[in-house]
Amino acid sequence: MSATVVLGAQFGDEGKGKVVDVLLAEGKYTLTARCAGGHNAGHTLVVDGVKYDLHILPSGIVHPSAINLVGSGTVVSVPQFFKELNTLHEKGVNSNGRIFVSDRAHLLFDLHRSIDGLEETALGGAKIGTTGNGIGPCYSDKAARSGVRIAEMMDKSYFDERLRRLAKSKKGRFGDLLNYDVEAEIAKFDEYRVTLAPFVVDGVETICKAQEQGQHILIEGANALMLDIDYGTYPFVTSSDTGLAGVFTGLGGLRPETLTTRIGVIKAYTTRVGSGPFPTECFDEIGNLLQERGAEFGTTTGRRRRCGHLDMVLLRHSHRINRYTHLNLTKLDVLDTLPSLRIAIAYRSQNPDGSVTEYRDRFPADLSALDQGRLEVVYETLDGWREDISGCKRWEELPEQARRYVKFVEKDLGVPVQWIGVGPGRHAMIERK
Ligand code: 2SA
Ligand code: GDP
Ligand code: MG
Repeated sequence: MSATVVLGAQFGDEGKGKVVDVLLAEGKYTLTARCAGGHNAGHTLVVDGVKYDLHILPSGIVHPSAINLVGSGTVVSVPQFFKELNTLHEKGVNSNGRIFVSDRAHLLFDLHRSIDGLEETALGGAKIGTTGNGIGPCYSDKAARSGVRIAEMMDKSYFDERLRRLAKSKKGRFGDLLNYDVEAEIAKFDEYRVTLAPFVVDGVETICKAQEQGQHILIEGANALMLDIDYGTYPFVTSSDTGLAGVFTGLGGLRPETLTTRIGVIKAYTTRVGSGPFPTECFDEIGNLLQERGAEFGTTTGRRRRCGHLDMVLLRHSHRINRYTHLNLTKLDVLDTLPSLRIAIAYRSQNPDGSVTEYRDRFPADLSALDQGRLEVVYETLDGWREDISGCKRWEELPEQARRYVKFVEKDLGVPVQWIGVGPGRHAMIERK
């Protein structure tokens, strides 16, 4: 019995869905679980030329034998849950008896989506750049103890009263700006109460039973460490625990000693969607090249992702929090045409008194240290390989310069790079034995 977690090491979209899919193909894991986040996450898989975009459903759903759990720490939009299942059915995926949702997960209402929009508008130029899906407002209600969980949805009179009370308090706060019809949402839940019931389980029991039976569990992280509510670039973060801690808050029942494999997924460069600091961001032709060659558009919103160089300062911070045991370096093929490659190894930030603070292992909590006028990023430059590596199947087939780039990351973090992504498809992944 063991558990493995796949965690995003940067700002998200590192390619977590793909490594989950590759691991499931090994046949060892029988249960795949999502622990945190909601349908803000977007995981793209390309299997036999067919593209699957998943948001709230675990990527294991695409694998015919995997059982899937949407865990207790997630926030669930019921219409989105069914929408994704329907899209999968249209693509020929049979999910019968393979997808479950924890009764402790919180319900994400249309109300939350409306409030997400209002809060972003109110922030104006300081907006977070959320996905607009209501994730923050839903987690806020959870923390304020006014949210509604899936378990509570099953008792109509209790549910209706809770939702009406929630809507009333929001109306009090936002007044006429809030365009929300609580009775219409209640009517939709009269239907969901019936249609969702077969999918609802006690998430704690599901995890405990699976481990008692000796099953191996694969946990799929959503978003990434730099978007973590505590350790990311707050306030430009999402509202959940996206790091290792989120596995335990979001999947209660999991035996901590079994979580021995913690895979950090690192994109070979850096991307970010939404606002917030990005020390190695490229505003020049390299940024455009990464964006175009990497097809860097949001899976959920279609937004253009900001692109920049690989950043070891950020990754060292990420490793300090998540303590990766293995790494998956993805999208190495996107760098194929670049003559040289820059990797950030330190930041130097000028303080108001004129002194300079150097950051190497430590990532500043005070984001003003990263302001463009104050920050100097120290880079190391490596040679590019300038050849197409998308057909490489083995480590030895990679050009020497590409291997040097991989080894640089490995040595810096002291963690082996076990998998290297050289293309979007399931088979475009080199595994080092
Ligand atoms: P939210 O909606 O409250 O979670 O937004 C808060 C911040 O978190 C960022 N965020 C993401 N960043 C990268 N990828 C995400 N998923 C989608 C994808 C994004 C998309 O896979 O491409 O389609 O745009 C994701 N979800 C949240 C968000 O940009 C805010 O900075
Ligand atoms: P996730 O949120 O971490 O699961 O990542 P996303 O699915 O949002 O974004 C990663 C994108 O990169 C997807 O479109 C993948 O199909 C694609 N991808 C994953 N690995 C590789 C790779 O090694 N090379 C290339 N070129 N694309 C990849
Ligand atoms: Mg994504």
